[in-house]
Order: sequence, then structure tokens, then C-alpha cells
Amino acid sequence: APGTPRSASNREAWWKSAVVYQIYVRSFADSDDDGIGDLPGIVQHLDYLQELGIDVIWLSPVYRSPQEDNGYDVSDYQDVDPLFGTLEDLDRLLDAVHRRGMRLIMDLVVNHTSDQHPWFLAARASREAATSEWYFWRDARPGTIPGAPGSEPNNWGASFGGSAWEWAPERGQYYLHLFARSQPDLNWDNPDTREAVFTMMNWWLDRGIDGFRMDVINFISKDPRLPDAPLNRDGYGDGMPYFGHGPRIRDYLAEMKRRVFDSRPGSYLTVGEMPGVTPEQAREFTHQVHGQLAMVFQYEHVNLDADGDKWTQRRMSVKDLRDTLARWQTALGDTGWNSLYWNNHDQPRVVSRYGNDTTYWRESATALATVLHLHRGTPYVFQGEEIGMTNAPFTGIDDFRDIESLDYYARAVGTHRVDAAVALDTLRRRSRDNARTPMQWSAAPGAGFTPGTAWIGINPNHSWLNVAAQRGAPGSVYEYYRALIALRHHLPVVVDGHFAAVDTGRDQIYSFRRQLDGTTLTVDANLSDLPVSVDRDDRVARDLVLANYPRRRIDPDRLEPWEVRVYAR
Ligand code: TEU
Repeated sequence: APGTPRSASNREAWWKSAVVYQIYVRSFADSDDDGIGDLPGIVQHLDYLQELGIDVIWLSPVYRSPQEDNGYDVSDYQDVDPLFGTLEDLDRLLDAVHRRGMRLIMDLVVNHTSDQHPWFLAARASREAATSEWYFWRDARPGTIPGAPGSEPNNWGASFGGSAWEWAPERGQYYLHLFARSQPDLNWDNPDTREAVFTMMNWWLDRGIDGFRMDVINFISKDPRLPDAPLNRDGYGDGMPYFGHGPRIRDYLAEMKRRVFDSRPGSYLTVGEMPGVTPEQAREFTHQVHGQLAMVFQYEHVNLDADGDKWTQRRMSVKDLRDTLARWQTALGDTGWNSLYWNNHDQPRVVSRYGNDTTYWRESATALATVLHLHRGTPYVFQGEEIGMTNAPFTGIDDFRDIESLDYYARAVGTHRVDAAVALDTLRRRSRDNARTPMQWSAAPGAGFTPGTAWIGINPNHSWLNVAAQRGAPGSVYEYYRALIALRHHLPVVVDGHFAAVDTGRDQIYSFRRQLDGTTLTVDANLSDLPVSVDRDDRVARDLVLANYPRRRIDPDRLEPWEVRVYAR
């Protein structure tokens, strides 16, 4: 529970009853008018988060960084980037968070560093450097011209385009980067690398933080052969089978647990971001007895509208969505633990994507929230989700800032001769920048985010879609989120209840039960734009604990578009 003092013997899994709020710092609140959110800006809004019912804040990376990938390229793990403030600002934030009985976790980006990190600068300069083997260095393919295209050590492609190998002339070798070339992968097979990471983690925990969200942590163990892989659409090998769940992943996470977490009196929220993780793997990682992490972020439910790669759209089917969600609930069951999320800084806004951000904006935002939050697991709210923020109406390529989006556009238009308008349309739907537009605090010109010029465009719908308009307004998305979060804090069945899907025989309805001791919670949700008839429901008035349509309009024989009802008895 929030506010529980942490004592030496307190080893309980406090994060099971918590709701986490992700702050993408550069887009949350700007306190020094430079158009970029910062740490003091967050302090000004802690009352807001407390009122919403948030227990834990997850800060996206604020470490010193060249910001090629908005901080997911770290050049100093033990300092704050001047863009966001200072270490003292972070201490002040942490203190203010703790004084409110909330907790704070940091992003841990240790699959790779920035190419400006001193570890990498030294390694690139010389094979004799102390950190020489902290990265993956390989010679050019035999019989080729070193450094020329085609001489890369294997055929893998990088996440943000091109080969996963970059030639370093100073050293006469290639280095591996699964993401941008400015994000060289750390070699976890080297014990000194692991030691440095664990030392750094302990330094942060000593400072008082309450855990970590671990960036692509299931990529840290690579198959040492680094073999060629089958080609993807861009003509590069997809190395995922060789780094996605590598041979020593469990060992490394177990070692981290021993070296960092087990030696401490408290208990910590650890969440591993794991693209491609299977339910079976996730159950093991989060097993309540022998697991290495509190929970993981899986991707299946957010990949249902993509066909192979994220740029190829397909229609999400409600049936697939509820089957996926229910499968994860069941697979992790009562021994593992799920994280629950729709949005983060990498995903387009869920209300624009799986909901309907025009006709049923309020209804779909609240229905999707209800389904998610009443699952078994720890829910994450991404800033702005609680007011139903939507995708952005970007008009030209100059509106985009994200490295991945810009790379996609350059390749699509430049290499694949895709029509510019078509490529833009894809970006408008799929770009990560949809999540990164500034938080909409008010209808003021800078949306209450900044009096200056924001680093990325502010969604013009802030004129009506904003915190000020919704706070205290009955029936708003924000007030609905508050009620939903309160339900978790008041009903133990929401936290601990066993999950069971209910088959209604209708594809657009997602219905499930949670059960704990004598209490049953039932959720019936229509996840579509069409009304649907249901078997007559006699529970209506008596046990209804939450609904997103006015109670007087509730028809026992049908669910309206995006209507959701929650019963408890
Ligand atoms: O993202 C992990 C990841 O796999 C991404 O490729 C993600 O799937 C993609 O952004 C979807 O388009 C993490 C971070 O969350 C992301 O912001 C970073 O860019 C990435 O790692 C590299 O650190």
C-alpha cells in the first residue's frame, strides 16, 4: 500500500497493489521555459499524481546523454543530463515523492551505452584499453575489403535501420549495435562489464530509488557465434533468435538479483522490458519463488495491429486482443506476475489505435482502461493516458523528432521509393512521436507544459482535451481513471483475485471474472463501435461498482458501443 514504511524485514511484494505512472520527462512539464520538460517540473505536479492515486513513478532516462534516442543512449550513468536538471534536483524529487508515500523507479539502459560513453570511447581507440572487451568487436569477413559494405561480420540489421555493425577505423574492427550506430551493445559475457553495471545500480539504490525498469533486458545475452540469420524485408538478417533470449540470460539476471537486490533489506520493483518474450519465459522470470524479476513487459497485445514489422498495418481483431490478454493472464496464473500496459513512449496512443478517438473517444478510453486495470498484474499509466490523449496530427516530416521515425521515412522514400504521402501516413499512425507530444495540462497556448516553444508540436486538441477541463468534472476520462485506481486500492480481489475468462459467444465482448475468497468481480466490456445484445443481465443495479455509461441508461439486454460494466459481490 502507498505510504507503507520500508523496514528491514519488509520483504513483501508491495508492487502487487501499486499503480505505476510513466513520466517521459522531456514531455511532462517544463519549469525553465526552454521547451523541454525537466525534474523540477515534475515536482510541481506531484499533488496531481497523488490525487490520481499513483503509487510509483517510473522516470524515462534522465542520465547524461547526447539524446540521439532521447536518453536511451547514456554517456554517464551516474549523472543527470543538464537538459533535465541536476543530481540535486533528482534528490529533491525523490524526497518529495517519498514524503507523499509514493515511490520512484528509474530506467536502466544497459544493453547498450552511447558511443560517447567513456567506456566506448576508450575501447574504440585501442584494443589495449581497460574497457576494450566491454563491447562486441569483430574483424571484417575474411576475403572482403574491411570497412566496405558486405564485409560486416554477420548479416544482422539494426533496429533503427542499416547493418547492426559499424566500422571503427581507429581499431580496424566492427562493433555491434542492435539499435542506432550511436548505441553500441555492451558485452555482458565479460565479468567486468557486469560488475560495473551492478556497482552503478547499487549506487542508485543507495541514493534511495525504489527499483528499475530495465530496457530490452532480454537482449543482453548474445549467442557467442553471432551467426547469420534469415533475411527480413529490408534485406538484413533478423538476429532476434540469437539475442532475444540468449544462452545466459537467466544467469545474468540471477547474478544481478544476488549482487544488487538480495543483499538489501528492502524489496524493489524490477520490470524487464522484453520484446518477443513468451508467456512461458515470462512465468519463469517472474516466478514468485525462483524468478529474477518482479515482472516483465511483453509485446503480444500491442503488436496485434502490425503485420511482421511495425510499419505494416493490419486490422486488430477484438477476438485476437482478448484471446491474447486472457492467455497471458492464465499463463502467468498464480505463480508469475503480469505487468499491464496499453501505452508507453514507444507506442501510438491506444485510444487512437484500438479505441475510437472521434465518435467514442471517452467511451473507448475508459473501456480499454477498465479491462486493463482489472486484470491480475501491476497497471502502468503513461502520461496523458489518464485524460485520453490521442495520436498527433503531424503534417510533414519536419514535425517528427524520433530517430526511428526519421530513419523509416528516409529508407521508405529514399530506398524503397514509397510515395512520400504514403510514408507520412504510416508515420502518423505508427510513429513513437505520437506518444511524445507534450502533456496537455490546460488550454493555454503552451498547453500549460511550457510558456516557451515546445521541442515537439503540441497536439492542437489541447484546446478541449486537457487536465484542467477534466479534473473534478464528473464523467471525465480523468475522474474515471481515479475511480478505477481507487477500486484496486479498496478491493483486494482486484489485486489478488484469480482470473477466469468468460465466453459470451460474441466476438466483440470481452468478459472475465476475478475471484478471491467469497468475492467475485465480473467485467463485461463491449470493445467495438456497435451495440451488442447480451443474455439478460439481472445483476445490473445491485452489484454494479463501476460503469462508463450513465446508470440510468443501462439496458440489461445490451451493451452500448464501448460500454463496460463491473460488478462485485
Ligand atoms: O525499446 C525496445 C525496443 O525493442 C524498441 O525497438 C521498440 O520495440 C520500438 O521502439 C518500437 O517501435 C527500448 C526503448 O523503450 C526505446 O525507447 C529505445 O529506443 C530502445 O529500447 C533502445 O534503447
